[in-house]
Amino acid sequence: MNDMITIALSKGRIFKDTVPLLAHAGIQPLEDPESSRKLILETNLPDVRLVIVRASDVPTYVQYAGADLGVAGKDVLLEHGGEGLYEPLDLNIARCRLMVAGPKQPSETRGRLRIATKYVNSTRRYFAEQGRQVEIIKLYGSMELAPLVGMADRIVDVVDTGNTLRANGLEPQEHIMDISSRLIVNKASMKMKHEKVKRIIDRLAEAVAGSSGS
Ligand code: PRT
Ligand code: MG
Repeated sequence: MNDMITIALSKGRIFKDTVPLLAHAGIQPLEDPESSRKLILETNLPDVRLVIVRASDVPTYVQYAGADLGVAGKDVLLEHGGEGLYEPLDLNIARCRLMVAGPKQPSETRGRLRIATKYVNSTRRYFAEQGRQVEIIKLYGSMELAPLVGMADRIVDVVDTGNTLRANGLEPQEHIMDISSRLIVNKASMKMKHEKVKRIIDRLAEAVAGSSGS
């Protein structure tokens, strides 16, 4: 089915915040990924389907045409690098801040500061721009633990309420950047399925403009 449009989303906050925007484009999922175990969700439109993937895999699915469109956090896009993708629209959803965080009472550090993070690229760029020498330790989750067990001095993670940091005796210390989720589009799909893709982008743009105004 050459004219099928596939949209990649992750479960949780991105799915929840994207559904109302999709509704404005006339797209309604027929199932809820939180209760269904299906990875491919049909919609009310016979030529539009959703695929449910890990948040950090969304850019990869879109890059390699496993999906024509997707929704991904800017944090994830900066780590992916953006090859093969267009990023036509800031959806202004799933907003948070990329931050350096650390213990309220930092312990003495000898030598280079150690930073635990899953955001290796953004972390390297941030400290390099400031001419600060750091050692980066790559983790895949629960970064908050690393300073507590003495494995790292600081972490770089996305922060929303800050409750997770506080619950682990950490505090936000440096603001790296504001993060929101973006619509991404496979470059070939933008050409080959232009009419359908363009229509979805336009309707989502209207939905975003509408929701920020109210
Ligand atoms: O869970 P998985 O490993 O599959 O991937 P993921 O954690 O990246 O996915 P998901 O769905 O949690 O996040 C998707 C996107 O939402 C991220 O890429 C961010 O762009 C965005 N986003 C917005 C957030 C948050 N807010 C957020 N609070 N992503 C993660 N968090 C984490 C935060 O790091 C902390 O651990 O949620 C926890 C609660 O945050 P606080 O500050 O409110 O306590
Ligand atoms: Mg998560």
